[in-house]
Amino acid sequence: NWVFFSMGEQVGKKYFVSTGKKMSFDEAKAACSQFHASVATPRNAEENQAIQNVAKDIAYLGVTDQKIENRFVDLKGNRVQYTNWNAGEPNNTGDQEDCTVLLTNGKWNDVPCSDRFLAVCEF
Ligand code: GN1
Ligand code: CA
Ligand code: CA
Repeated sequence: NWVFFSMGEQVGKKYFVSTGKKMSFDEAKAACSQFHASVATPRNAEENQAIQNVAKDIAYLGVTDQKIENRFVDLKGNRVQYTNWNAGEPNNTGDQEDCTVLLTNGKWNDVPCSDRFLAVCEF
C-alpha cells in the first residue's frame, strides 16, 4: 500500500513532507515509519511554518495527550515545549481528542486520533 509524498521543505537538518492522502493517527505513524521518518513535531515557529507550507490541508502532528489528559507529549513521551494552539484549544471535545492537527492557518487543534487527516512526516 503505497503512500505518496509531495515536495518537502527543509529546516536545518529536518526535512518535512506531507502524505497525499488522509488517514488516522495510527496509520500516519505507520506511513511515516515505513520511510524511517516520524510524524512531524514542530519545535519552533520556523518548523511550524515549514510544516504549514507542505501540508495542503489539515494535517497530523506527532503530539498527543493519550496517556495523561492535557499533558501533550511528542512521540517519545517528552512534554512538548513549543506549542501553537488555536484560540480555545486544546478543548478535548467530547472527552476524546488526544491527537493534534495543524490547521491551515498554522494553529493547532486537538482532535480524535481516529479522524482522518493528512499527515506530515519529518526525516
Ligand atoms: C470541532 O465540530 P465541533 O465544534 O464539535 C473540532 C474540535 C474543535 C472545535 C472548535 C474533529 O469540533 O476539535 O475544538 O471544532 N473537531 C474536529 O470549535 O476537528
Ligand atoms: Ca485530550
Ligand atoms: Ca479540539
